[in-house]
Amino acid sequence: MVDSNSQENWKIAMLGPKSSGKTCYLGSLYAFHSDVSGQGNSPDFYIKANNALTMGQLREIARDLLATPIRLPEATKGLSGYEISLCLGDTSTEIRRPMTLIDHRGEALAGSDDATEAASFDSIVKALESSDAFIAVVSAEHLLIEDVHAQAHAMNWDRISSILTSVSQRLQAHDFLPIVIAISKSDVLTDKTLERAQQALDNYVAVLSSRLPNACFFICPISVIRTTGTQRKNLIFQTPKYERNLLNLREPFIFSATSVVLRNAAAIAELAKTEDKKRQELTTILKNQGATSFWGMLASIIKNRSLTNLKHRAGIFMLDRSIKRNICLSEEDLLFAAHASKFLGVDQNNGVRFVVNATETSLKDFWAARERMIRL
Ligand SMILES: Nc1nc2c(ncn2[C@@H]2O[C@H](COP(=O)(O)OP(=O)(O)OP(=O)(O)O)[C@@H](O)[C@H]2O)c(=O)[nH]1
Ligand SMILES: [Mg+2]
Repeated sequence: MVDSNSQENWKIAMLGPKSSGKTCYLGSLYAFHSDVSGQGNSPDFYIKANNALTMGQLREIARDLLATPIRLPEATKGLSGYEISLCLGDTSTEIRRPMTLIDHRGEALAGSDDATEAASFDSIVKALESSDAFIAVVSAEHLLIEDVHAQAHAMNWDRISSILTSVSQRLQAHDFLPIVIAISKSDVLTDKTLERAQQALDNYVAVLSSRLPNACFFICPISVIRTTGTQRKNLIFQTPKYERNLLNLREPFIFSATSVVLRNAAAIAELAKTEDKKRQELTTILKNQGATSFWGMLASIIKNRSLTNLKHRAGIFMLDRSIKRNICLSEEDLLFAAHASKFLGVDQNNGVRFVVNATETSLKDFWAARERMIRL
């Protein structure tokens, strides 16, 4: 279950129907960006489990995915909260951001006629709603379903939209909602079907985005495996063979984490305008950096890159009552954001797009505009 005591942790929730690939994706993130494979951490981005329970759970999924032949996870039961840290830099200048990655039983989005099960599904959805950022998983296979009703049904799109709408409507005026739309199983798309799938997705995102003016959508094709070989032999259907095919493993998490820095900086700046105590805490942090705003501070960090003396974790904590979200920001988080943006492939050609107010826009411009809004 999710550890509700970890107030410092941000929550990033996966949101997707059953078998859409949520667990394979989280497991692959751990498999290929932690030291579980025994090959050591990648030098500039890696994941650490923050407790033994999470380590055990993620290792099991990761080892299956790393095995030959690949073994796939079973359907997720209930809600799983993985306590991890996203780490940037190398061991001498490591920047760590603790967070809870939330996976859930996809069936919970489909609802149930059984009262007990429906209640348990509702409690899963409730727990997801206090998250800081969402990764909505839409399977590429579903985007290719011809019948639009069957398609929306398979995607559990009504449920996903209603969860995101409910969260977005409760946010305060200075806030925004970061949403990743992860197109899972992108490996199934061919040159012929890619455009059709994209068109279908764009329609869903356009409608939702026009309804949620405070949301931004980071649209990102993802894949972790692909099917190979024949599926039929001597009239007997065989289990498909899989091989690894990694696309955009880290981008959704880096985007989510960086967005949370921006949200929390805005929330704290807003509060500092009205509360003396917070203003004092804030002034202390700013003084340490000799800067006049959060983003001035970011700029100074980026310029001088003297990371080693910023290891201590001065932090600010508060509760956003609107969605019962814990707001937490430490100096290290600002460093995290400064470093993280270079990992985002928005300017590279890996299929990532960014949409605000139903319009495709530049992530850089969006960030710059949000930063300008944070003035003390
Ligand atoms: N082609 C392809 N298939 C995938 C990929 N990822 C997952 N799958 C397939 O999708 C199945 C379901 O993946 P899971 O990760 O268990 O799905 P889930 O969303 O966690 O499902 P629930 O736990 O039931 O909610 C896997 O067993 C694979 O067969 C991918 O990247 N490409
Ligand atoms: Mg699962």
